[in-house]
Amino acid sequence: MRNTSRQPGGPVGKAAQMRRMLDSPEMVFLMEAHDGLSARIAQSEGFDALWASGFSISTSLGLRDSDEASWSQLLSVVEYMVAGTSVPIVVDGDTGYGNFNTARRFLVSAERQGAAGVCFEDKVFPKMNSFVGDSHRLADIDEFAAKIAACSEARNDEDFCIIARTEALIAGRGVDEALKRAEAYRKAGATAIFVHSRRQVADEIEQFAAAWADRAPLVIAPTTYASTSADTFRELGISAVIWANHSMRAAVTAMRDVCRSIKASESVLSAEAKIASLKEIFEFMDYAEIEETERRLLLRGTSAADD
Ligand code: SPV
Ligand code: MG
Repeated sequence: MRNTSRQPGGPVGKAAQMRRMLDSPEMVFLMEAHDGLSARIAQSEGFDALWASGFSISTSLGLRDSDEASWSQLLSVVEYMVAGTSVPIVVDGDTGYGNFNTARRFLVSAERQGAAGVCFEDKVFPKMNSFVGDSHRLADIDEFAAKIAACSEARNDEDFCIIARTEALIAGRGVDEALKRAEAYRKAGATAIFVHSRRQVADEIEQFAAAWADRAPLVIAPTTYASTSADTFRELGISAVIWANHSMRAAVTAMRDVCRSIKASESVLSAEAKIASLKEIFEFMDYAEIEETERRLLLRGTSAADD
């Protein structure tokens, strides 16, 4: 059965929403999330789409971003993110965990779980986080293009987004190699191209975007070139910006601070002013709904018995 997004007049599914955002001339921001709570917070703060970051999910599991978490472990986290939100979620599928077959198995599972798209990068399994070390081995270009083609065939809904990410710049292979790869992946059926750079300035991204000339939507993650403005990205014709790991990193700082403060003072009093109150959490998670529903259903039960 195909996604509701394809039914004329029916509700627009999350895959179609994500695809429209990628295709639209307006730039969209995907906020990183790594569990149900961070996903809910990002949505409630107004983000229209989320990035289920492999780096952040791995870190929150106490694992390293080098495929230490299995793909089913990653998707088990995504399940909570999908369940707790209504905005589209793009899942970071790393290299696709092997060949075309494991990649399409991952894609089909992510789609079934309610994600709006997946992203695969052209490195070899097991990958290493793009900011760590210099040994980033690129996949064979034809093999990766075949992986994208296999995923394109395997999805149930043709709006389900397949974001092909080239790591050519991360591997130090230059803008021409990145362009060659991006074009091969576009032809293989990628919905959008994610071009990743770890330079402190956006020069490579600027060169890439100018030469790419809008052949397909472009996605970036300005983690290291953070001082470049969103308006500059708009001028470059970027479709989507991923804020890739910032909630996870904020959580690390906040958790470390509160542990230090409680350890040093042997009291939780000093921490209180800096942390969410219990009331805030109960409100955010809508605990009142449980009581309201219980009351409503119990009342209905009583009146039914009286009839
Ligand atoms: C992630 O968030 O897991 C990414 C983006 O792949 S990055 O860490 O910037 O490589
Ligand atoms: Mg990743």
